[in-house]
Amino acid sequence: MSDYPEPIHHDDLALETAKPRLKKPPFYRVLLLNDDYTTMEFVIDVLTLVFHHSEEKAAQIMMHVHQKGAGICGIFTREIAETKVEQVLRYAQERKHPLQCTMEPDSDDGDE
Ligand code: TYC
Repeated sequence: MSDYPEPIHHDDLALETAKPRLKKPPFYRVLLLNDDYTTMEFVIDVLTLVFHHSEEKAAQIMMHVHQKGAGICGIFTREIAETKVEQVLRYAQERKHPLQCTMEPDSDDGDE
């Protein structure tokens, strides 16, 4: 006779070992919206100061927003995206520009 108790069989339970998966953090796009009053120079300043784009890239993004109505300034994790939106809105308010900035989940971030 064995020294060990009989294993308990849970015949009605389907137990599976969890696969160890590290979930990637979700990413968010920060978007600038067009308006008729904010100056092009100010938008370029925002894109260089807050998003660290070169003058050339900033001018390109600004023109895209001006022509299409909205454009992506960058893609970040949630807290960084929230901070960037706050910085843009505060800077615009301080300079009395109606510039609007928002964020949305980046649907192509490769997360299943
Ligand atoms: N449409 C503005 C103008 O003609 C320029 C502008 C570009 C404003 C991008 C906002 O997010 C913006 N002065």
